[in-house]
Amino acid sequence: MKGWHKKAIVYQIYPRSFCDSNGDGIGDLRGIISKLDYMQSLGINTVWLNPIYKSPNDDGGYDISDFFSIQPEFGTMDDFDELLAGLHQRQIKLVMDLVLNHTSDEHPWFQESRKSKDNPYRNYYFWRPGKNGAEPNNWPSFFGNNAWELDKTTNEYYLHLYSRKQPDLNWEYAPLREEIKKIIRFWATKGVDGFRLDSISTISKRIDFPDTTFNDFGQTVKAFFSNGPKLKEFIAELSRDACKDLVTIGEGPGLEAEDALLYLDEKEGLSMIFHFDHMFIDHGPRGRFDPRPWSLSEFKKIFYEWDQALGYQGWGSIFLGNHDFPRMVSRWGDDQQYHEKSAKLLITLLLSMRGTPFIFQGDEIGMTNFVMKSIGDSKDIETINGWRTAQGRGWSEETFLEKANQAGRDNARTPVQWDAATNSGFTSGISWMPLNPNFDRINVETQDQNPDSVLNYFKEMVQLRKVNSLFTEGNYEPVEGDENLFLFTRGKGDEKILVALNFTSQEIDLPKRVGKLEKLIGNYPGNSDRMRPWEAVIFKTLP
Ligand code: TEU
Ligand code: CA
Repeated sequence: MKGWHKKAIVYQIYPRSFCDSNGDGIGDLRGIISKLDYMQSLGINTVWLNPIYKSPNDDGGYDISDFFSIQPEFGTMDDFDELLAGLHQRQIKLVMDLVLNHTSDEHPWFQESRKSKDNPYRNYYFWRPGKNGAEPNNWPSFFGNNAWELDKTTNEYYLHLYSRKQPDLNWEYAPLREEIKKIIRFWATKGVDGFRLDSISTISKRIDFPDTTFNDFGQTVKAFFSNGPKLKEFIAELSRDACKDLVTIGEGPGLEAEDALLYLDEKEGLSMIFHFDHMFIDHGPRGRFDPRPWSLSEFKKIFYEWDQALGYQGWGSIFLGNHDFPRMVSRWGDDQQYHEKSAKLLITLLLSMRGTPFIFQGDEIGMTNFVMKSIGDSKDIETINGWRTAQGRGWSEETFLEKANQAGRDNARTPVQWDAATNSGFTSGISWMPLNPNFDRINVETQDQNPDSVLNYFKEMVQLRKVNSLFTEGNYEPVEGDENLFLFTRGKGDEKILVALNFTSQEIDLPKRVGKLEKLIGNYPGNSDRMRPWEAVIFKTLP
């Protein structure tokens, strides 16, 4: 059944770092099963699971070598079936993560494809001869270096927009599209409720492969990788033939608001998309390790513009962090003095915005960025390759480490902090990734016992959103005020609420014109005429 996604409150699980059941230091499916009651206690009604398929794990499982089996480190197909049943028993839907832009180079299709120019699988990928003894064009990959890799066997290059172990699939080739439909049907038959389609914005290539004319990576993604000539056609075909009753959430790096509408359609398109305009707000020309300053005004404008563009035709996905970005409280809040206040403020924003909210594991307790002491601590291909590129430009380790600690993906991937015991209750063995040392203070067990904790505030906000349809159905209007306040109303019929968020550690006045208000929820006790540091309040507006 479609349509449920508008009422979804999604909890994102990164399996490797969620909970380890067998002491090998790696989170797994039985670990997730052991936390089903916890998920239910949060009040969420949907889980998005990052990839759990068989994978050499070059890129955290986004390099799939078998779409029909479970990564042995994560468990078995029986474990999966039990997890799905356990979720459904609790009225929680499951959204799987599917990577269809590329496979692992260890996938049998690619193993065949690389063998000879006339292999039946040759066309599953993009193979091109070199140009004047070099790569076919100048496209950079997301993870540094050129996006083409020379393969000795046939002396041709294959395309990889991500790592060289992630060759891009050729959607132009109809037999490949049929294989993809089989994968979707296999999981749909098991009863999964939907898919988050990884990097779906890049599946249709400009097959003449023109050189990029931009130095700015983000512009290259927009103009050359994403939004390709057959994207609409490919998405429509997939939706018609394989995703009929499934909710689909397209991950859309490089998509602009106007393009997004082309791909959102109840029947012949995606149910929702993830855009990245706010998530790339501080990325400079060379991406995340090349930061540029950002302002709250810009940030607010992005939310407004997307809401306007999607209107009531499409539907938005609201998120402030995931497995690819720093922790939301460290990035948009103050993870030191105002840790608790700002974590609650961001939860207020997530759960009161128009669109479907996605919360990443650990953000419900305000987990923070992890400070690596050397690049050797990084487990992420993007950081490791980024460091290689940075070295080529003469950067010192200290300089790069500072950027990686601010912007890298490792930040989101440290294990979930369950309690204050050894290894935070994540594993009884040696964790695959270091724990954030603050788990003695920031953990589920401690917060569960404290009525004022971030965790309990999260649960309250979830309940508020669930009982009041204004949060899902109401329209969204920005309200003018101090530039450091994020103010907006949600309204439906005669009912209206005002969401007021102070994104600074200074006190700021609310604008005079807001009228009579009654507080519904907030992160400070009592009322104040001024917004206190990192204060978040939702008011009911009174006539
Ligand atoms: O990410 C694709 C994407 O949007 C990239 O811009 C992303 O921000 C990435 O971190 C590169 O900077 C998806 C997955 O979420 C990511 O984990 C994978 O590495 C990537 O696709 C390749 O499958
Ligand atoms: Ca394990």
